[in-house]
Amino acid sequence: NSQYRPLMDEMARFMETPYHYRPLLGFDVSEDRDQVKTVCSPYDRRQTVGTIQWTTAEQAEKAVEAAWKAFPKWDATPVEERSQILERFADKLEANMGELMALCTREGGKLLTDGVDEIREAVDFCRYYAKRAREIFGAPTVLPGPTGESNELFMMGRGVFATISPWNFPVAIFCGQTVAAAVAGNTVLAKPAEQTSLIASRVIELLYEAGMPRDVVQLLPGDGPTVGAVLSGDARITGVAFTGSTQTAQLINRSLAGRENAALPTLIAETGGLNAMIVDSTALPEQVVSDVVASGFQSAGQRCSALRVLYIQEDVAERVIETLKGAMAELSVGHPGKLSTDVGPVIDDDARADLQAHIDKLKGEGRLIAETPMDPEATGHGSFITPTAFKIDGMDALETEQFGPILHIVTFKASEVDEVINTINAKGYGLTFGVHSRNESFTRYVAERVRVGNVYVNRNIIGAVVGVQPFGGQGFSGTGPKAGGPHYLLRFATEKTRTINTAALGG
Ligand code: TXE
Repeated sequence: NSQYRPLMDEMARFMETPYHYRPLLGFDVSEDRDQVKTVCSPYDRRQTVGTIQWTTAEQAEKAVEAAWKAFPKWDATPVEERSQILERFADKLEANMGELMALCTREGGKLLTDGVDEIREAVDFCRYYAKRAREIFGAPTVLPGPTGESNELFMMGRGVFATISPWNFPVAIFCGQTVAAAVAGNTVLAKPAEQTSLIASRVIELLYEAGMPRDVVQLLPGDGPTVGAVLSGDARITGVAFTGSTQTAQLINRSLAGRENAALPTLIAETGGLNAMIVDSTALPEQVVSDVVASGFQSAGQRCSALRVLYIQEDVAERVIETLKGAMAELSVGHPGKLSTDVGPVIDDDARADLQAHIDKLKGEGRLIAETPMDPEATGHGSFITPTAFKIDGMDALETEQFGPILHIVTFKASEVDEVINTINAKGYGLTFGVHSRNESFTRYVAERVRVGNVYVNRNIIGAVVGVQPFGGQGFSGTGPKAGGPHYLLRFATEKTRTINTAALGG
């Protein structure tokens, strides 16, 4: 804990600061009281963080125009300059870590350790994409060709990208998508999630301080069906980089496709999962449970990579479940700014109501096997959900993603492994997957057969390191190319060749 002490001291300075923002656009936006929303903390609805003025549909349209105006100059800016802005931005994120942690906790309900992790991830995205951009957009590649002819391949930006992001990684995903689109030479309209727009505003201020021109990256806080829909429906938008739910990605896909007289669009989507873990009889229950608790309950289960369905081989099920009950009884649910807290709130009361309805339904069916005790004093004024585990009969445990601290446990016989794998694959979601076993050939067998983006063996199933594991799914879970991987920037770029008749030039 001592490593967090200096950061906590720094963070404490910003726990009361009121924040007030307007859209940060390439033109001045005047005050509009009708559009001003008050932001409250998820762990205590009586505490306000500040206010944010949302973008109107007209302002969003004007922002698209400003983005196109800025595009040619930005795309012609040497990549070295663009990359340096990202690197200076990374330094600024680090230098302002305490303040950003305070905002992540106050507006996003994030545990302070989660806040640190995601700000560091944002820093890694900036530095990695700056490096990759130099490699991709630097000198043109000389291609082989016949005598008397020279061929070169240039990589360049494509136009105007909208980046639409979720609330669960308000710094990392928001920054990752936005700087990737920008460093590739595009101008960007960044639409943060409604719930975490104050964080986004502070982050964009730091990006401007790092030298990003105001008309190259514009921030459009606002609600999805208004601002998000304007962006995905505007014929001038070249592409959308979206992270959020599968349902919203499908809406955006339809909206992009339905535009008349629009260039063919790109949709890069990173969406939800129904992530599973398989545990065989050779696995060690203590290690399994420690990884299950991390995978299922970290960030109150509000990670796209979080564990939803745990398949345990019958022979070891009782021991794993007993150990899990003990571990869940020890979890502390409460204020996310305290180091002793394991599980903070969920993002808002709507999310809480949806999750509670799911819990009540399964409890009504008599499926509850474990839940964490709650302290009403610590949780009484916020959007808290009790970490809960249920036993499900039959392989097919879950139809739709439940974005909270809820585990579904299914037991299986050794002879049913293929059925488990087929059930996971048949869902069509393919994000993360875990296997726990001391039998190496078993881990290889299942890892080879599940169709997902990220497989984890004998560890928790959350987290990927930028530049090491490209993170993302397939099917209903995303399009790729994956964030933090070597190919991510390519989707924001276009190729152009130049063929020269050198004999004529020499002529
Ligand atoms: O998503 P929503 P949330 C997933 C995670 C979960 C979801 C949680 O699995 O499913 O994200 O985020 C905007 N047109 N991942 O609840 O509601 C909305 O305003 C255009 C996957 O925020 O889909 C917000 O900015 N935009 C992951 C954004 O869409 C619209 C990592 C997302 O909102 C819109 C993290 C519309 N009609 C979370 N309606 C991964 N795979 O990497 C809403 N929006």
